[in-house]
Amino acid sequence: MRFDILTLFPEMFRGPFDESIIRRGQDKGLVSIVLHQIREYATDRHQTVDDSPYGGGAGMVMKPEPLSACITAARLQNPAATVLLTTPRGTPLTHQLAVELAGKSGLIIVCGRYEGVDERVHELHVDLELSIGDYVLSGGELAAMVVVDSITRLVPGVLGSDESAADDSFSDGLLEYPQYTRPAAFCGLTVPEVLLSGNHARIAQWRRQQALQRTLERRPDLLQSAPLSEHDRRLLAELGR
Ligand code: 9D3
Repeated sequence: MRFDILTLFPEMFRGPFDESIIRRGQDKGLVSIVLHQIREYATDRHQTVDDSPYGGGAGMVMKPEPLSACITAARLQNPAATVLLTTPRGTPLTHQLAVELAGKSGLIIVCGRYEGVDERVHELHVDLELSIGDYVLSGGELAAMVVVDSITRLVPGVLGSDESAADDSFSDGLLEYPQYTRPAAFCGLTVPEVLLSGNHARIAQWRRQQALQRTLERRPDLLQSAPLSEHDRRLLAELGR
């Protein structure tokens, strides 16, 4: 997967992209990330990338010419790519959408700044507008990092077989069961006996029950769409659902 990221703040990406899973995806040659400074495509003496909105109002709007030129340049290098724009008015990112985007051969991600982007850039270039949730960020860069991270871990081969994305919460539609490691007693709190039993069937059943209980308590909305067995439904009935 090739990501081209178009931003006024490329330096924001270096730390996060140089560590952990995203670093490993790049080292394995499975993921490449190219950062583009939108300002380099401004043609005036002051390298202007924004202007005040037609019709008045507060704040500034990203000018179409430098951004459009930058997208065109990225497209030449990543010709089959889908163009995403991070914006608070976009479609909310979900695990399901990340899976779909991981199936693309390339992505160009435009990071919005200021009050937004001239609408003609949306019309000419943007395939999908993406938000990462209903809270206000200062710009699209942190959202773009979230998008890249959630997609990169779904690219085949990026994760090892011991950290398979298939085990992730949300891929089975439930929250995760509680995790424990040594020591067996810590600050007077002990590990549930079943996890020490070595009985793998009982352990799997306990974990499923815990996942269902947590989901019921914290995210009951997820139970609407989670694939549930008859046994799951019986357990939920016992929990008073
Ligand atoms: C005055 C209306 N505001 C829109 C809700 C203006 C505005 C706020 C924040 C315009 C841009 C931004 C910057 N945010 C993003 O670019 C952004 C974002 C976000 O704020 N929340 C969740 N996802 C995203 S993706 C990009």
